Amino acid sequence: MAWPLLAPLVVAAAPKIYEEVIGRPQKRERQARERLREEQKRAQQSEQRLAKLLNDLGYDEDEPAITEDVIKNARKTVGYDPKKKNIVFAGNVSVGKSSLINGLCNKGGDDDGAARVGSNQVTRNLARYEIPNHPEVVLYDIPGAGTQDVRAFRYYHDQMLYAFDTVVVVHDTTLTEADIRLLQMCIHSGKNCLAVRTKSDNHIRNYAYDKDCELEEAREIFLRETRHDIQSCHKEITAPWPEKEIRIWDYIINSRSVRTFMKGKPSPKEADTAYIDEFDFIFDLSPGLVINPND
Ligand SMILES: Nc1nc2c(ncn2[C@@H]2O[C@H](COP(=O)(O)OP(=O)(O)O)[C@@H](O)[C@H]2O)c(=O)[nH]1
Ligand SMILES: [Mg+2]
Repeated sequence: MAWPLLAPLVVAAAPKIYEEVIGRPQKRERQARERLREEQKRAQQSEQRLAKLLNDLGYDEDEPAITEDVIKNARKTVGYDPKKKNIVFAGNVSVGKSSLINGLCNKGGDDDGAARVGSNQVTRNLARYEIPNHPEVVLYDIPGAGTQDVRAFRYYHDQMLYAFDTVVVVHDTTLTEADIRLLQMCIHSGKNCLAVRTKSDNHIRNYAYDKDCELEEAREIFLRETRHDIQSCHKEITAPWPEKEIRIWDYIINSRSVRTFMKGKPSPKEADTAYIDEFDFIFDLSPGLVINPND
């Protein structure tokens, strides 16, 4: 075929050829460059978030790293039992850590072997408690963080929280800044943790007094407001890890009802002491605890 006859065909196909040979590779390159820029931006944001988190936690670069050896030695010091689930109760002074441990051990504050309870009975050293008939767990009571000035990193290291299997952050009202940091410290370190709100009986009675209503109504309002608060605290706890699905539970309980549960008794009828999250909390500590050995 003669060239002049081919020319219109070539002209007609030119845009397609241009698109195939030059346009598409250019587009792919542009997309790859955009993807790379996005990835770099994400990496930079997550680096900034980590730097902010470490600063918020009070990270101290002079603190030796938590190596296998460090954990082994700490476990020797605290009396860790590798055959059991070792659960430590952390949190501020007077939030109810010792009372909760006593509830789980089915003990009153004045019973033999009970954890010392009350505002003048601050736990100065680590103490270890076993639950009668439940050899699968061991509970540890540690000194409270004392003041809000004790940074999470310091508390985590000083109390050797890395030695335990589960850290329970006990608190009695909304989570404080210190509680949130401690939970974040646990998440950052890959340590299993949960939170528990104590003294619900007191709160419900206070709501009834403040709102001048019956205990039943006070319980409803308290639960609605508290669940809402738990949700917003959860957002704050997990904010440094937007790319991860992290779930930290915060259970609403009172220590006396925990004891009633551990005795194998049904929920009290009264609105201030009827069970709230006692079952879920005790089950999540260790499923075997909800089975009454006397049944
Ligand atoms: N009403 C009520 N009081 C509680 C509860 N838990 C603890 N308390 C009281 O709070 C105070 C401090 O409790 P304690 O266990 O010593 O706190 P800790 O310093 O965190 O160990 C004590 O007077 C307890 O009786 C609870 O669930 N309900
Ligand atoms: Mg105590």
